[in-house]
Amino acid sequence: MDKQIKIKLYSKMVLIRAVEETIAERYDEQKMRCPTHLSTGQEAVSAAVGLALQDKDLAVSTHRSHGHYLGKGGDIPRMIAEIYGKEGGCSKGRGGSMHLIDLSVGFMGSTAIVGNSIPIGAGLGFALKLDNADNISCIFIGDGATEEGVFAETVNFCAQKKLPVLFICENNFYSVYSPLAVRQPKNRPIYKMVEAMGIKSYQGDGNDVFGVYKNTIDIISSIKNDDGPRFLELNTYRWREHCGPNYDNHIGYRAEHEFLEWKKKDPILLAETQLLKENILTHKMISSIAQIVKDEVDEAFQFAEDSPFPKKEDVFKYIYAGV
Ligand SMILES: Cc1ncc(C[n+]2csc(CCOP(=O)(O)OP(=O)(O)O)c2C)c(N)n1
Ligand SMILES: [Mg+2]
Repeated sequence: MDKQIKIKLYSKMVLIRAVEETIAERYDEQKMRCPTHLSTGQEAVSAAVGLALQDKDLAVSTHRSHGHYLGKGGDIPRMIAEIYGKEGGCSKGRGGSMHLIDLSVGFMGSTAIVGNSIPIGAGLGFALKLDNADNISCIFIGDGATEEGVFAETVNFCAQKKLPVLFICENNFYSVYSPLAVRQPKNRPIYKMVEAMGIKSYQGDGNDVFGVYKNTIDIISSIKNDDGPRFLELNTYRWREHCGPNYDNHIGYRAEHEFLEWKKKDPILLAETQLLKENILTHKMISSIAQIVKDEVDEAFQFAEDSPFPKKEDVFKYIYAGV
């Protein structure tokens, strides 16, 4: 894999981590008044899939969408302003963290209702197919969304119509406080279920950014060869609480040792170790990437602070299109 690509993947993960950790740090200031679902620990999927997709490819996402939005090339200041509820936000401050949209980079929207964006992503794929377009629609979901009825309906529709749709399922093994083991049958991996429904499916290590990138590139090229939809399940782990800035291992739904095991597989640390070993990165380069990212994040928060709130009389202005 090209060195530049490896550095880009690493830098994007560092950026996503810095953005979300800064949200966590500053959340108590009470200036971000919407719920936020952080993806700390899961950055490899966003960075890798985001880079594998082209600008003209489309994507939809979920309540945990910051990484997906940034990976797809979404604007950092406009995302932070959105979380601040400001007019300068990517959804003009009307949506908040769970409703990010940036049509200019093909990020068609994220929604808070679990499974809600799945048929929208399929509809986008259907439109692309009807237009004979050369791009694809990517649907980011969590493991929990595969339990929604609309998931089965949409998988069936995509398979039947051979739509250019890529399902990326971030399996972080939890839906809020419920582990996968109490929600789905034993020994029936999600990707196997989807395979049985008629879509070629794969499973991979969601913390290995280089592996995810390579697999996604290959899978996208087979979709583009008109070979129909694909499903990729990527195992990963969310570090912080389901919703909010804190750690919550003490409340009892998951064990501290499980979290610590996953922390050892920190996708950023894994990539950094590999790139240092391969002499692609030096410690000096790592520090300068961290500094560049910090400056970008600081600027984004400043932009959000400086941006005005929407005017009262404009509350219903964008009610239909959201843009
Ligand atoms: C239809 C619906 N049911 C329940 C909820 C409450 N809820 C919000 S996020 C979530 C968990 C979703 O889990 P998963 O899809 O695995 O995503 P993760 O949070 O792990 O990223 C639930 C149940 C909701 N928003 N929508
Ligand atoms: Mg989950």
